[in-house]
Amino acid sequence: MHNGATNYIAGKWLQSVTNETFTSVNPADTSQVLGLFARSGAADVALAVDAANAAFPAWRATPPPARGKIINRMGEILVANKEDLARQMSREMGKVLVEARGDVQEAIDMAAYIGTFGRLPDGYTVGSERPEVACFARRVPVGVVGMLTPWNFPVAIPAWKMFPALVAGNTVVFKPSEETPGVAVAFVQMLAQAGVPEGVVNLITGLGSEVGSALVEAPQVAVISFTGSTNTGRKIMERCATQLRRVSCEMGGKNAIIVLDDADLDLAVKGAIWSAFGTTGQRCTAASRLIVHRNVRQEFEQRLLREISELVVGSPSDESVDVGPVINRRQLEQIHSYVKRGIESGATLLCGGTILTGLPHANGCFYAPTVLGSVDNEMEIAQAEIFGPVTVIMEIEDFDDAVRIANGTQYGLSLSVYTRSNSRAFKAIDLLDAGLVYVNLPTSGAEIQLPFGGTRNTGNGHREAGFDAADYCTEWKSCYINYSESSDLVRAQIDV
Ligand code: UN1
Repeated sequence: MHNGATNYIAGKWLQSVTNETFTSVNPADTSQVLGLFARSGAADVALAVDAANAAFPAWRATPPPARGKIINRMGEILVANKEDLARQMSREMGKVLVEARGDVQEAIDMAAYIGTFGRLPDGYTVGSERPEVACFARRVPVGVVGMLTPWNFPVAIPAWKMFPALVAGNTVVFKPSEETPGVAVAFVQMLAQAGVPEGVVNLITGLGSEVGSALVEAPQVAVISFTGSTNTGRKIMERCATQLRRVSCEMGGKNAIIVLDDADLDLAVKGAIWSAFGTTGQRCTAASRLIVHRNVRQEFEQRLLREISELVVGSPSDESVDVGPVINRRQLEQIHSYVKRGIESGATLLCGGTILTGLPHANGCFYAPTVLGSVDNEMEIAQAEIFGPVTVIMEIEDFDDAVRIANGTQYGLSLSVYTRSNSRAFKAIDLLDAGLVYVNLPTSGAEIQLPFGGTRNTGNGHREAGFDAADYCTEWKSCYINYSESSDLVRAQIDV
């Protein structure tokens, strides 16, 4: 069992070598300390990587259906613990309960889906150009996978990364965000209960600058999988490049909803509210830009503001609350400074724009749902990933204008268009430069059976989830077998 401020290494909960700790607090009431966790260092990472490396040969040799079965069992354990884990998550990172349940559900779906991959084809056979030569190609695991995960989906994202890696035969060193160590400990306890053998998954808690950094540098790590900001991702990629280490990065977004003049405005408003303020805007898929045709802009804006005025901001454990806190005070200040600079640069504050300080918000990190109008694409507020309950309205003239503005940031994660026209919908699918494109749906709401990830500075070409979820942590091995019993050398491309 987890016992105080410990890491999970080779199947045991161990005190960190550093013997230092850090606390996890409730963002809805920062006076509430939820737990004490190991503030680990490079020596702890080295132990975990050694353990993962030592466990790799036996795990790779375990039949894939047996590995898949463990992941399916993990899914069952998540089902049994869904409510408790959701409540713990809600306390630790502030997501409202209904969304916290969704986060756990995403991991349950992933377990059910990926568990079956243990019995699916792991490659293909093809004919050889040489007689009596058999050819097949199959995926093989790369070894130790180092995982750096964010706090905003503290169960779903580790599941996206871990389940495919494990079913494919890799071992794992898991470094969760310092904001959500408690949920990570619970997740790893469940993996152990599901039957993941000792050393196959190892957990190291601590700070990104200490543990994350050491993991990126650890010699025996075969691939790093990171989800977080584009700035951090860039640094990780640079350091992986110098070591010729594989790396999969899932980074920032500046997602947009386009509302054309033939859109169902009620549906578009609901989609905008969910995308902009769901998870308090702290999703990489959050819509922080609403690009609205000038013919419907006023009407859309009025309906949107009316709906926002009904949103209840407060403690995420209260079922009547729509919008919970943001993750911490630093983030709260940062969100507010983006909004202030937006107003200074000429945007109009349509609602919100304040840190909520009175009761019941006094002890937490609460920001009022905020909309800025009269925004043009060059403003910082239209370009930077804010990661808070803030969105902007940008008025456009026509379809081409909408596409140009939607594509006009460094990011390419999730773009959505609301229209009743098939022609515009399919043209938008062709022209929008993003890994996820939605028609008449919000920018949030990706399902695990499709690839998840973004273009341009959102990613580095990898995708999570979907049929190829193990791409990032497997290699192709192409095999050729001569069964001819002839002593003749038959050269490919030459003797055939
Ligand atoms: C993230 O915000 O990091 O589509 C992941 C969605 C979720 C996943 C979000 N299914 O918003």
